[in-house]
Amino acid sequence: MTSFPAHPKIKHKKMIFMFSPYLIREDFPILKRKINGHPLIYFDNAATSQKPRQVIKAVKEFYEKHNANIHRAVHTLSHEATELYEEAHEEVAKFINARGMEEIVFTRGTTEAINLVAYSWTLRNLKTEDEVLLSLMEHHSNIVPWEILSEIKKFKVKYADVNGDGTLNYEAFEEAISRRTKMVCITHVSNVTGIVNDIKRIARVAHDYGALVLVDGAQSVPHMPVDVKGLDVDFLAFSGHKMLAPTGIGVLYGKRELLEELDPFHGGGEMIRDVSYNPARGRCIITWNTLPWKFEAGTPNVGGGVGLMAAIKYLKSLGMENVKAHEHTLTEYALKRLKDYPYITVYVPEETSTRSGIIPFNVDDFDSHDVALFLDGYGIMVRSGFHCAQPLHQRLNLHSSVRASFYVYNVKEEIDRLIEALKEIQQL
Ligand code: C6P
Repeated sequence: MTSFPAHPKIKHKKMIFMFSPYLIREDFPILKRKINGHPLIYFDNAATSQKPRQVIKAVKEFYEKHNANIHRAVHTLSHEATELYEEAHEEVAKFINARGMEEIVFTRGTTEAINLVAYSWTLRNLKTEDEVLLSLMEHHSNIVPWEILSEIKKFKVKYADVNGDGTLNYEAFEEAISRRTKMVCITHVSNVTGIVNDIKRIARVAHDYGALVLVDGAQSVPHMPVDVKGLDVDFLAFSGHKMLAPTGIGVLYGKRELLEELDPFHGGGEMIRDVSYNPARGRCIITWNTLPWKFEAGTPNVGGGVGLMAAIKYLKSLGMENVKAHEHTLTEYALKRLKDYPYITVYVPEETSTRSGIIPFNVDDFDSHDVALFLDGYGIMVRSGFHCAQPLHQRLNLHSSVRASFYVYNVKEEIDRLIEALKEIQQL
């Protein structure tokens, strides 16, 4: 098979809008590639997504026409770049229903956003008797910063258990939380199982105990509508590169009043309003810039911000409910097909209503990396290993897993190709 069938609605493109992955595929130049003689099938979307023409064009145009540093010079280019960069913040704010640009800090990605909160908030606020509550399904980005800081500040890091099927154990979570818990840090969607946590419920419980809630939205914001006000989260971290934007740009959302109180993470240019040398004290007196710039030290990734804005506009044009529904359809289809092969073990519950488009599995007698390499021979890109979530693999008694993860441009025919390839591996 060299190409996928055209969707019947293509003919009516101008007349009706219908979410069509076949049409969407046309926007992604990389999907025209062949790998090892086969059409590229990209199932590693949880690691990073591919980029549509619209995003590539926006970034190219920025560098060809508007490139300059922001908030510094009075010339035309600087003015244009500043406008675009600020507009990108506004676009993100609207996308997640934040109150405005002042609640949106651009970072390098989810990892940096979590580290920002961990360092800025912990160093100032946590004492020895305090606790931070995580879960066993966290990505290393939401474990390691807390463990590092607990060594310095001597607070306790606790982990809520997950059940054998990978879902969060809500009873264990409610047992682990107490008045000592000052922050709950939890992923919205597991990057290994695709299980969606009930963040509204978690935030309600956390707030009842007076704790703040930091949500790792790396695997949710790209795939479903996320409303920070509706969920009532205090902080939300996510990465642009997993939602069609370039690498090196990400977001920390924080409630305005909390960001106001937080100390800056990095110091440098842009994040200050005034630095004046006081000869009597022999030191500089510093006042911070307004939000969100107080947290964006140094020259920011302006081109990345422009790319993120284009990516969000693209996703909005598809409709996030449609994105979610499409991935749900693909996941149900894949799970149904995988069931027919007893030598393939899938590590997610059958019930799919609280799942996103991620499927972890193993093939009997094969190491996950060998399966991924075999699939690569057929042009199929999946991830193998423990996906930066080693404690979860430990908890599920898994050495490692193969992971197929879907996005807007994937189609059922690609899942059929995956199944065909997995049938071949069994014959080895
Ligand atoms: N997960 C994966 O293949 P960065 O690298 O900062 O953009 O995102 C880190 C991160 C944080 N939380 C979750 C839930 C994630 O899935 C990721 C990134 C990739 O699963 C790369 S390890």
